[in-house]
Amino acid sequence: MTAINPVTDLSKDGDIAVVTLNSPPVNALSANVRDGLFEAFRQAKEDASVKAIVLICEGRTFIAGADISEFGGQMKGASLFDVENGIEDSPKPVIAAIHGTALGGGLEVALCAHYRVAVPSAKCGLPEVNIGLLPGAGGTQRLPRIVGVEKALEMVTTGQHVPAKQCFEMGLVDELAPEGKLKETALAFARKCVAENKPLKKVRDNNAKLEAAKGHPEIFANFRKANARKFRGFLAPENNIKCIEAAVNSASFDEGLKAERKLFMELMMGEQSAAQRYAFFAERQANKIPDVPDDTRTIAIKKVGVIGAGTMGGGISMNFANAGIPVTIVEVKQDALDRGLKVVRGNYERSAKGGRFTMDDVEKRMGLLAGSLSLEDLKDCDLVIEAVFERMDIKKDVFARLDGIVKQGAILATNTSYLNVDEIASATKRPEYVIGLHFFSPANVMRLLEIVRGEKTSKEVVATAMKLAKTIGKVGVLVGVCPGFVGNRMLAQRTREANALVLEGAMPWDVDRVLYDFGFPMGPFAMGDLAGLDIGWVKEQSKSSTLRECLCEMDRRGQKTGAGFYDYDENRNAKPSPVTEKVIADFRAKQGINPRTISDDEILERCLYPMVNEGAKILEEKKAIRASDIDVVWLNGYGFPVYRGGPMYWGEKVGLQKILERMKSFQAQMGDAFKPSALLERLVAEDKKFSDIK
Ligand code: 3H9
Repeated sequence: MTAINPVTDLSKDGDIAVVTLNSPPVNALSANVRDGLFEAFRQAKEDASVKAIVLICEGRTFIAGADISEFGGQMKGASLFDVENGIEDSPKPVIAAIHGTALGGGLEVALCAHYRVAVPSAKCGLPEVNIGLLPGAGGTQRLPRIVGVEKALEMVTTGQHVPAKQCFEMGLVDELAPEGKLKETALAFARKCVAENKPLKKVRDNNAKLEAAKGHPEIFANFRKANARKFRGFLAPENNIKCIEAAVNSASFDEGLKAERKLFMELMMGEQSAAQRYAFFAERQANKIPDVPDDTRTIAIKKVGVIGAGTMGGGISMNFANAGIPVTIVEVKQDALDRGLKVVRGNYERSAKGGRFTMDDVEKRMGLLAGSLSLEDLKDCDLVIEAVFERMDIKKDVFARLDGIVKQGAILATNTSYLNVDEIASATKRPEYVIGLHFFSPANVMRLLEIVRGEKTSKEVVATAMKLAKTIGKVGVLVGVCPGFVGNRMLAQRTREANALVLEGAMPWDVDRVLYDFGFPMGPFAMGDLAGLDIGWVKEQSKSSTLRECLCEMDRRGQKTGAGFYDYDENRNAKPSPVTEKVIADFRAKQGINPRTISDDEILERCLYPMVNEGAKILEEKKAIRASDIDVVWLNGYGFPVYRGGPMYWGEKVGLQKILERMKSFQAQMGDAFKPSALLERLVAEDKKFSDIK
C-alpha cells in the first residue's frame, strides 16, 4: 500500500490497482482529494503490472460531491476536469465501487469510469440544483447519454438520490454487489474486464439516447410547462434544463461541455447559489449546540405516546410510525380517536396510491399505532408528546397527571406553539425532563421541528430531542422559551404589518402579490383563507372589531366557505373580491381612516424589516443560538424562499444599516412597534454582521 497523500492510498490486489479515498466525513472532492486521485491514477496507469483500476472509498460513503466549502474561494490543486480526464482516458479499465451516496461531482467522477459497481443500499444523484447549481463537471452531458433525456431532466432538476437497484435498471450501474462485499465484487468485475478484454466504455461517446431526443424540442417545452410552478423564482432548474438541451443539440460532447461550463459559472457567481449554499451549511450548523457536546448521553426512544388524535396529534404520530417507532395515541372519546386514526389511514393510503410506498407499508405503519382512552396506557413510553388545546390550565393539568403516570426517566414534551414551556414544566416534579417539540402543520409533511429548551431542561433531553428530529426526518432547531418561540414570534410582526397596510390603503391581494413575488408560496391573506379565518373566532363574542371578524360574521370564513378575503370558484381558484373591498372601505370609514396609495416597496419593507428586527431581538435575548438557526426555521417552516437564504441572511444582503434607518423612520411615523433592537443598532455602529456575534 502506498500513501499518495493523507486522504488517498494506492494498493494492488494481484494485477488490479486499488485507489482508496478516505477523507471524512463524506469524501468530498477537496483539493487534497483531487490531487490524490490525479496522482494515484497517474501512477496506476504508469505501472505496467497493473491491468485494471478500482476506485473505492472508506467511511460511510463514496464521494458525495465537490467540496462545497471551497466554493467562492481560490481553487487549489488539480482541477476536477484533470481528475476526470485522467480516469476516462485510462488505457486500463476503471471500475468505480459505490456505497453510501455518489452525488454531484462524485457521480460525475464515477461517470468517467468505464464501469460502475454498487451495493443495493447505495444511491446516485446529481443534487447540485439544491444548492442553486448544476452538475458542472460533465454530469449534464454524460447523464442523459446513459439514462436518456427525460430521466436526466428529472434527476438534475429534483436532485433526487436514486437507489442503486433503479440505477442498475437504467444502466447507470453495471453490476450490483452483495451488501458488505463491494470490494471483492469490484475486484472480480475488474478481473472479468481484463479476462474478457471488455471495451473501455466512455459514456461521452455514447450518443444513441441523445439521437432519440433530437428534433423533439417539445420534450423540453413540456417539461418546463409541467414544472413551472415548482421552479418559480429559482434560476438553477432552468440552467440545468438548458444543459441537457445542449447535450442533445451540440455538435460534439466538448461543445456541450462548454455550454455546461458557461451555465454553471453563471449560477456559481450568482446570489441564489450563494444563499442556497449558506442554507445547506446553516441546516447542519443548527445541529451543533455549544454546551451540549456530541457525546452527550441520549435516552433511547423506543415507544412514544401522543395525546390528542386531532390533525396535529395524528400528524405527529405518523412521523414516528414512519420511522418504525410504536405510538400510543390517547384521546378523550372513542369517536374522536376513531376519526383521528381514520384520517391517518387515509393519509397513508393516499401516499400508497401515489406510489410512495406499498399497501403493505400502510398496514405496517398502522400496526404501529395503538389507540387508547386512558393516560395510564402511556406509563411505559420513553417520550410523551401532548397536542391538546392551547390553554395553559389544560396543559398544566395534563402534565401534572402525566408526571404521576409515566415512568421516571421518560421525556414529557409539549407541542405548544406559543405557551410558556417553563410554566408547563412547573406542573411536574421533573422539569429537567420537560421540553417543547413544536411541530408544524401538516406535522407529517413539514420539515421543521422547533425544539424548545426550558430553563431546567437537561442536556441529555436536549441531545435526545435533536437526535430524534433526525430519526424522524425533521430539521430540528433549538430555541428558547418566549411567546411564539422563533417562528411565530417573527410571523406576528409580519401579520401585524400586513393587516395595518390593508387598513392604510393596500388591498389584501396587493400584499399577497408582493410577498408571492418575493418568493413565498402564498401571501398572508391567501394563507388565512386556506387555514380558515375562523380559527380562534368565537361567534358570540365577535364585534366586527377586525376585518377578519367582519368577514367571519358574513360567513366568509375562507376557502372552505367559498369566500374569505378572496372569492373562490368551484376549483378553489382565488380572485380579488369586490365584497371584501367594500368591507374594507366601510371598515376604514368607520375608523376614520383616509386610504392612501402604498407602494410595493413599502409593503415589502413593512412586512419584512420588522421580522429581521425581531430576529435581532431574539438573538439579543439568546432565544436562538445563532442567526442562521433563525433562517433555518423560516426556510423550513414558513416558506421563506431558500434562494434568499432566510430573513437574517437576506437582511444582511439588503444592508443592516438600511434596515435600521427604515425602522427608525417607521418608528417616527408609526410608533414603537418599529423600535430597532439594541443589537441591530450595535451591529450597525460597529459595522458588524449577525454572524460576528459571539
Ligand atoms: C458539486 O458536486 C459540483 C460539481 O458538480 C461541479 C464542480 C465543478 N462538501 O449532511 P450531513 C459535510 S456540488 C463539503 O450531516 P448525512 C456536512 O457539512 C456538491 N462538506 O450527513 C457535514 O459537516 P459537519 C454536490 C460536505 O449523512 C458532514 O459533511 N453534492 C459536503 O445526513 C455530514 O453531512 C451535494 O450537494 C460537501 N459536498 O448526509 C451533496 N457534503 O459534520 C451534499 C456533506 O461539519 N451532501 N458535507 O456538519 C449531502 O447531501 C449529505 O451531506 C449526504 C450525507 C447525503 C452526503
